[in-house]
Amino acid sequence: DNESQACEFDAIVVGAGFGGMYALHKLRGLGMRVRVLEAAPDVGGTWYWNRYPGLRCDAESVEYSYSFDDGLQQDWEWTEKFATQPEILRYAKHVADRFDFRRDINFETRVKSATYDEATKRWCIVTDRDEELTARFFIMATGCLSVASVPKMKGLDSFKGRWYHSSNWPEGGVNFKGLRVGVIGTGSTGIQLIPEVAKDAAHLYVFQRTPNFTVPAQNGPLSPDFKKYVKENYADIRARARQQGLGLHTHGDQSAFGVSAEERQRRFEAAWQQGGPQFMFVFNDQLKNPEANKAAVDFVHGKIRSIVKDPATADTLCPKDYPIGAKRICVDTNYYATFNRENVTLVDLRKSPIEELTEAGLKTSNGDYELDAIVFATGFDAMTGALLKVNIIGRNGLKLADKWSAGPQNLLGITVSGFPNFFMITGPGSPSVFSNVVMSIEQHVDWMVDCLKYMREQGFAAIEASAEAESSWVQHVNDVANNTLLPQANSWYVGANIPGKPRVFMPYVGGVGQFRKKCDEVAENDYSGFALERG
Ligand code: NA7
Repeated sequence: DNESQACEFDAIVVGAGFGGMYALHKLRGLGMRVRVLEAAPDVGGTWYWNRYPGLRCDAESVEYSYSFDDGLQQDWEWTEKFATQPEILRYAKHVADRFDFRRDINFETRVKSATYDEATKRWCIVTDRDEELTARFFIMATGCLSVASVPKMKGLDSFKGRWYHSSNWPEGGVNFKGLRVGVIGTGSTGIQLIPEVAKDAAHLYVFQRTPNFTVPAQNGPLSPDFKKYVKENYADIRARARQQGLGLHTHGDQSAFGVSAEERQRRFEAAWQQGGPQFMFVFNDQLKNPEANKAAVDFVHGKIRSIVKDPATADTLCPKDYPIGAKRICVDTNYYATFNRENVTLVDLRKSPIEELTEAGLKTSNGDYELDAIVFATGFDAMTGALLKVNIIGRNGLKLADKWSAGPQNLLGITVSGFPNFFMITGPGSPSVFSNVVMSIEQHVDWMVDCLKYMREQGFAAIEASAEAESSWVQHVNDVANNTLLPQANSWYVGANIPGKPRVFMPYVGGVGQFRKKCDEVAENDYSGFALERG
């Protein structure tokens, strides 16, 4: 009957950000009946929810965009080197209009649970609107940084002022004019919003637990010549990026010690002046060799000390106890210089931890701060948070949350043993957060869709990662990470920012080219490492 048909799909996709939209596009291309479920009222994912002042992407706009449709990349005009959030959201909406995505998306719908039925080899998905939908394939495209983490601080309820988490910002913005504002957190988010809030606030207190490394964006409008060059060479630029480590098109190929000390400084300086995350890849051993890394650390410390006038403040801003890049590098506009402002005070929580929030503000072990507003720029339950927020139940009643109690076991960051016909776009074990994520999204979705096509051609109804292939993938992800300095910081890469979360290095850092090769090999070998079942 019509009613049951209305709830039966070939594929259900959760999330209408860049991942979900592209999955919808490709699955439609297979002629599938697809439904996308999205909690927000519109498309955009992370770019819908995050709208704090100063928010920009830290990958260059001409790269952080879809490559699947040449008409799209030729028509769209990026205005700046690093796009602002409003511009990226406009782009996401443009893509949704252009490909008529919204007719297949249920907005303001949150998925509560998804259960695999072994008899029918289908998933049953329950939403907060008490709908039950079924689908052969269940795809989580819920993003890596989408579940906000507000630390449990004593007294938060008693605080009389307003408080905000950066990723759940009021639609119309916040007017900080004349207010005493506290920002807690100095990750990428804090580093972007602090200079903006400082312009308005009567006084801004920055509560820093761990200083972060940030490199200047050196942002600016894109010249007509550059835009012309990119459009004429898009195919080449994309092809090169797909093979690179990070999925961005420039990379050094020499050791930091393959050049003289003067030349090393010169290249760091050139990268600093050029701006952006490429600073991490001036030399090919910066993330592997502790000495090469230290050379980059020393360079940035020198910059901080030359920009920040007060030597004690400069010293507090210098990260000293982890390698540069082991926490995801930040990209800023005027961050360090903001600490030269009269109305900005840096508070070192390492010396004086927060004890509690009070009616009037915030109390540290070393004194009280009266505040009218507090911004939590305290990050996310990254990579696994959104996946585990849905009660996902696989074969034999196995809950994903239980399976992952000691860390997110997965194969290729896309599939999980025990969970047939379940796919993750940018899951743990994939290079997503260690790449230009839009490029990774396209790769993951393309691989998944090729797999579904293969299943249809061969008459298979279910696919599932084997336990052995999964263990060796997790081992490989760890081996690759342990060959770098990346696991050495208490970052969200290892879940260290969430109390109680198992410490496991989650992203695949072997590079997007290498990852693509591994995925292609699996496909070429008739999905080796997977069990396929007929209907
Ligand atoms: P991050 O990078 O996780 O940064 C969160 C910041 O908040 C970081 O400085 C934390 O210090 C700080 N934090 C977290 N909890 C607390 C408590 N309880 N007290 C004081 N300070 C705290 O999140 P972002 O949103 O900045 O960036 C996430 C990613 O989004 C980023 O890498 C880009 O990819 C985009 P800590 O370092 O844990 O000591």
